[in-house]
Amino acid sequence: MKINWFPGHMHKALKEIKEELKKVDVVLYVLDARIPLSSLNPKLDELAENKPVLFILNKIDMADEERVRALLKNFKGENKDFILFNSNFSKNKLILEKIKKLARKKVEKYLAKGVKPTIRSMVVGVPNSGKSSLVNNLCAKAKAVTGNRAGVTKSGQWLNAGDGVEVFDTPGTLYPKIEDEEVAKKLAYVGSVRDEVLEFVSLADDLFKLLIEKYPKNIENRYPNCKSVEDIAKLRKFVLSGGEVDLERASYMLVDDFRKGRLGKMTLD
Ligand SMILES: Nc1nc2c(ncn2[C@@H]2O[C@H](COP(=O)(O)OP(=O)(O)O)[C@@H](O)[C@H]2O)c(=O)[nH]1
Ligand SMILES: [Mg+2]
Repeated sequence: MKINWFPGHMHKALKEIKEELKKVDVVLYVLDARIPLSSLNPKLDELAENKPVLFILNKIDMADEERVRALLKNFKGENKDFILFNSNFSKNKLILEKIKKLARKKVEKYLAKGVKPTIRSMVVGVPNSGKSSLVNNLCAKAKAVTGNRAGVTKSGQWLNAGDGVEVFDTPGTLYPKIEDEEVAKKLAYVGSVRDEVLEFVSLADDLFKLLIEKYPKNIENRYPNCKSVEDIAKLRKFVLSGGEVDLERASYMLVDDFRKGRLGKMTLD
């Protein structure tokens, strides 16, 4: 399936993010743990300009942890680190510790002068990866750091995450390499591409083939003896008024089951 999806505002958004990242000490890059490599923008290095990056492997509750760890082997180093995370449940303390470790140069410099440092960070990632959920998780009790009247919400402010760490309140949307059709499809499976531009029968057909190859047991558990989306339609007795199988309904169901994690924990690279 060809996904015709190229947001017109992408270049402008990239420029804006680059500007905003200049004010930041540590970049918090949210990756969907079900598609870690596909949700990564290959131009990150250029954007982040050698700033430390903490990769947040979000939605780990729906992902194959072992596979994620294998894929992320090289995502640890001087200037980068990663953490497996569930923005709806995990404790923000784990992230705050890693942020401070990554910003240690600044921390040490300030402490040597007897000044308590403030570490600034900003969340970026593909649509639907959980950026807003992460900001909420980090700043659960957040008040805007810069002066602001109660009840008035303005964007472009720093929120206090505690422990000397501040988070920019507006996450940045970073699109990955969507010219690559395989990448675009994986983004579509997890719901990072607008559904209006998708053709679900074809998408579900591709998803089914991939899942049966990578995670046959998960498919067998949920859809016993099914070798295609058509078999799923038959199994669930999805029939149209003329007696034909309702392939469209089965296609929506398969994609939705995958997106909601009903097929079990899986990671598609
Ligand atoms: N299961 C699960 N769902 C999550 C997690 N983080 C976010 N979500 C859900 O993913 C959807 C998109 O999250 P949102 O924060 O709006 O993503 P954004 O578009 O990147 O800002 C919402 O339905 C969230 O509840 C997570 O760690 N695990
Ligand atoms: Mg959001």
